[in-house]
Amino acid sequence: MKRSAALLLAGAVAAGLTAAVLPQAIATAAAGCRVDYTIVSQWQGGFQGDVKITNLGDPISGWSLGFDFANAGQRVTQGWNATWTQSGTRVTAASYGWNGSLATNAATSIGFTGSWSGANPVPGSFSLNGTTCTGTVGPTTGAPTTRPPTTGPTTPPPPTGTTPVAINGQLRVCGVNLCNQYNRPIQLRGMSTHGIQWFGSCYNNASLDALANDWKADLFRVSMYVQEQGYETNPTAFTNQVNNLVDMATARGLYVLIDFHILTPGDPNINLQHARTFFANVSARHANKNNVIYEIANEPNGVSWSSIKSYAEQVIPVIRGNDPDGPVVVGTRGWSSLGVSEGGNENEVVNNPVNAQNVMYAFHFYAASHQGPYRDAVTRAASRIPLFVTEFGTVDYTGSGPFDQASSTTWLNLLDSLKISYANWTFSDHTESSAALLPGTCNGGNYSGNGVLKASGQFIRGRIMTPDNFPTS
Ligand code: IDC
Repeated sequence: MKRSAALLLAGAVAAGLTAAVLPQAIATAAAGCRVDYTIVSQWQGGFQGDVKITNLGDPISGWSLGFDFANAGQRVTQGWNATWTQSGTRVTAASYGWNGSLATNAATSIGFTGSWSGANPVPGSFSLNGTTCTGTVGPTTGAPTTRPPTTGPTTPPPPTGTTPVAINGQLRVCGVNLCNQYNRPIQLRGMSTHGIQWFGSCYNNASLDALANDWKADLFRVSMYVQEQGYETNPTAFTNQVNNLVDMATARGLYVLIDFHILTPGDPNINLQHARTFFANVSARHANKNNVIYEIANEPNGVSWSSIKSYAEQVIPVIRGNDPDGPVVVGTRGWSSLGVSEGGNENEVVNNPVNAQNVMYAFHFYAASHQGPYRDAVTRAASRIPLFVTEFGTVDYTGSGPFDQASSTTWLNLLDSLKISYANWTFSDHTESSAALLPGTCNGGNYSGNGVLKASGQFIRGRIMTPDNFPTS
């Protein structure tokens, strides 16, 4: 399309834009999606974009695609195969009746011509029925000119190593899942430390070797309490301790969750300055690694979701400033119960997600205490938002009491079926029943085999060591 034609159309379409309506039947939210956005041609003041939408989730019977332009000087002037609207930088394309139904893995293409000024028209924040999409954007840079269509994304070569990180590479959130470098959903299974201010001696070369080689874990969560003799007492020393543990996990090809373990007080905003300082340091230190996941608030409690969201939106930019591609996990209301433990449910997050990309939401449970209603919330939420079980216990919520094998089994079967990643509390030799190791283990040099484990530890090791079967194409 020539520039003059696009401009002629702009006025007519602008009237239509305000009156546009969403399709009648957005029956279900997409549970995963991919958008491939191509600038077919670009000229002074105008461009043409093609958008291929692939539904990676359950079948849908109507869709609404959203994305953001880089600035409000970029406008859709004429679109096809969808009802296009724009408000500020946000563009929405709603399906017609004839192209609204998308089976799982089905794709459809839509397109438009647009006007632009100031910056190149680089779009972002793609979502389908509210679910964040992965995808590609290209080409978008260079002097205004006519450009050929792009081809698809390049697929990474097959892995050469055998560790979880060697196989999966840099992770990213795709729809409601955590995806590997081949854009395939994966589940990470691993262990959480106890508070590193108390059990630091449990984390050494021998114990990390056991976790990687004997347990065949994928994930190591480093729990740095902020209060209770934690970070606030010596920020430099705790930051160094976390950095060392990240390096040790990295050397073994494990993914690492850096857990900013707020608990009491429950409002993360009280620790906001500590969080910004801490995450500025660790995200700079590990920016070039591909195995780091940032968990910015362990268990908010007694605080609204909107306050947690506000905290997240102040901490995430600090991380992104150094490490743009590291996934971030945000704690949820009621001790990371998606609000359930404080009388709420997942809708507060579904309807008001954190305004950032590559974000997941934490869910925690203690199997003897949290059952039916908690599983129901996870089951419902799993098709709407990306979940990560960054902490769970096989016992009651105090970290003690009998090991509940039946409930733990039901929970882990559910997480496996949904490909939700998890870390068990704790890889330590505390006397409490949730601690995997027998008391005194950390005084010796052997951390392998069932002989050093309590009942819960034996059960969890048996679950974690089964083959991952990570997809590699
Ligand atoms: C518990 C530890 C316990 C320690 C206590 C201190 O198991 O040894 O004395 O913290 O606060 C959580 C928290 C986690 C708790 C755990 C068990 O994230 O810090 O650890 N739990 O109570 N949420 C639910 C349970």
